Amino acid sequence: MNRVRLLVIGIGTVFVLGMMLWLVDFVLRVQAAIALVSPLLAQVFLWGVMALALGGVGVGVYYIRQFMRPRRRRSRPALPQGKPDAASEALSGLERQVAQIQDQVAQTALRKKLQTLAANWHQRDVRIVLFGVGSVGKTSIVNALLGELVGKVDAPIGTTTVTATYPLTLTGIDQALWLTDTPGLLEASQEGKDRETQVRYLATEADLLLFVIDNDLRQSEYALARSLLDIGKRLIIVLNKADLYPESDLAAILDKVRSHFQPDLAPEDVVDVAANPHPIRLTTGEMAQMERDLWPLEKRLTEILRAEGADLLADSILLRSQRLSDTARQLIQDQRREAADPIIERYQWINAAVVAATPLPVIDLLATAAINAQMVVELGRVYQFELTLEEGKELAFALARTLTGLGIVKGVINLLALGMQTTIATAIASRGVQGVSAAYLTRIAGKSFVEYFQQSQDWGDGGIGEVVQQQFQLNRREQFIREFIADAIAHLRQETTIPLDLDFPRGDTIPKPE
Ligand SMILES: Nc1nc2c(ncn2[C@@H]2O[C@H](COP(=O)(O)OP(=O)(O)OP(=O)(O)O)[C@@H](O)[C@H]2O)c(=O)[nH]1
Ligand SMILES: [Mg+2]
Repeated sequence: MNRVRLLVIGIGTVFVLGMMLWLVDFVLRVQAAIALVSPLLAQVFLWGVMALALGGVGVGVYYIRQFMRPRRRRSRPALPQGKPDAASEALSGLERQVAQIQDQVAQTALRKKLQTLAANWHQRDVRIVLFGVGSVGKTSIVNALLGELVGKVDAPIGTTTVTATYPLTLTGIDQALWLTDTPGLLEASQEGKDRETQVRYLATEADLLLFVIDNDLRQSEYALARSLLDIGKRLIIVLNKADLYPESDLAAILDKVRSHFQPDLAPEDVVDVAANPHPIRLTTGEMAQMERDLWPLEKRLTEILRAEGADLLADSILLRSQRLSDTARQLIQDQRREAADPIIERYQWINAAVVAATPLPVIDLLATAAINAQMVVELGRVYQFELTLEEGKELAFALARTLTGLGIVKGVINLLALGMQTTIATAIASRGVQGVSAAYLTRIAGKSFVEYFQQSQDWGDGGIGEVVQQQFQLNRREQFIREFIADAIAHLRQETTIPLDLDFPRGDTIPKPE
């Protein structure tokens, strides 16, 4: 507690005590005065005052206790629901997103994927995929887990060439489980690379991945496992061929593997198995066959399915719908850009004609901003934002101010004068150049608004200035400017009857800037 506070409390206490003493003295005096008239009345008065004082203390204590009592926490708004609810919600969100895609082919493809996703979610089956480089023993593990020889096992890499899925039962697990064996990864051949693309896709679609290795991970294996963990895939690392290592070496390899993925993977999620131990010759010359040992994997699988079963599926559905949603969003964005372009173009030529027809020696940005307000409203509509004309006007004026403030208006006239092989002085005086400049500025404005709507009506961290600058830089390529000028002049000649003070030949043969 600081000194000032202590001082205030001290002075306060002395004051309150002083007041109380004065009050007691005052009450006693009044009582003495009453006693002169009637001792009984004096007694009643004293009791009355004491009762009042006691009542006051009681009320004081009550309120102080209320004040001191720790406040009960306000009940929070509903916590984010559990993962299963989130997964269902993600699927409905995706449904809405897919419905917005206008391209029929793209929509059908996405809808099909969405249907598979929804079916996987409703069936609640868990899809486990084995994954790893060639010859680490993936098929051997599948055979051992199923207890029958379903897949061919051989020493050379590339034994398994097609993925195969089998139903799997684990004691104590009711959920239907599917086990998928895949061809080995990182094979050098083109055929191998094509298979790998498919396997990687399968891996990202799996609910649980068994990443099989037979020694400490190579750099390429590590990168693979890491990328899967990074996207949020649930995986178990299975070190196979444990029979090949003396116990101390095996422990050292396991330690190393575990340390690579700390803290993103629990140590229990790295297990060692011997799916298909080879017979070994003992020092006595006798051959010995080690027992196959799948127990650590079966145990971990059972634990994970029991503890995380529902969440595991929900996580996987969330991840997969996220990926689908990214694709859908990209498609919708492309579609919206395509719809926005003709709007911008239309306003480009309107502004060009208006400015070229205005007998002012400067580009009337205020006039163009008034026209652009309507463009903003139309662009907003493409992005499903309903803006009033007033809001459109505000945005258009803010942008016009930014264009002037950043010197872009001047920059554009310079750029176009250069492109039209004329001097700045002539350019500024020329209505034609002014018209073309207005069109060009409208384009930058329109493209900037598209960015703004695309980011849900936000100019981003760098603000409106950065977006506008960026659009100016993006639209200043020489080839583009030449084509733009040709296009603009053709439009102006078509749409206005006013003299444009332009000596350029008709058509699109604009001289190349030096
Ligand atoms: N010593 C030993 N060898 C094993 C073990 N498991 C598998 N192998 C051998 O490793 C070789 C490759 O086994 P596969 O099961 O075909 O390996 P894979 O990962 O399916 O290989 P690809 O299909 O080519 O990608 C075979 O010779 C197996 O006998 C094991 O636990 N111990
Ligand atoms: Mg195989």
